[in-house]
Amino acid sequence: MRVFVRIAVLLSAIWCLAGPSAVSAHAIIVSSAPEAGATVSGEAVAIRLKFNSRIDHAHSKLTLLAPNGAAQALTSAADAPVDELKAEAARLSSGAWRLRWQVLSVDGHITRGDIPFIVH
Ligand SMILES: [Cu+2]
Repeated sequence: MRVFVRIAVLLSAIWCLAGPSAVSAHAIIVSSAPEAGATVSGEAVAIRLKFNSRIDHAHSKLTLLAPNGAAQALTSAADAPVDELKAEAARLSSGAWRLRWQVLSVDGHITRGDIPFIVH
């Protein structure tokens, strides 16, 4: 069963690369909080990433990178919509932070990126 799932994922990834609608099939961000380049208060930061397609929450991750480079894994809320990652961060120190995301979309393709933001 596991092998079958792996093959199915692999085939869909290949399909994704070869298919005519490959670009639209990947999970890309359509909106984010914080927005890239935004300045926020570190007291409570509501993190919300909305994608253009369904994502596999179990195989997607969020990492917060502190101004000093320290990485902290965030857990996405279980009640997040099928096309969103949601998390909370609080009491962040002042400086330049990055929110690093990696998601597995339902077509089996992994996408990732960084969202830089400032805490003041
Ligand atoms: Cu894809």
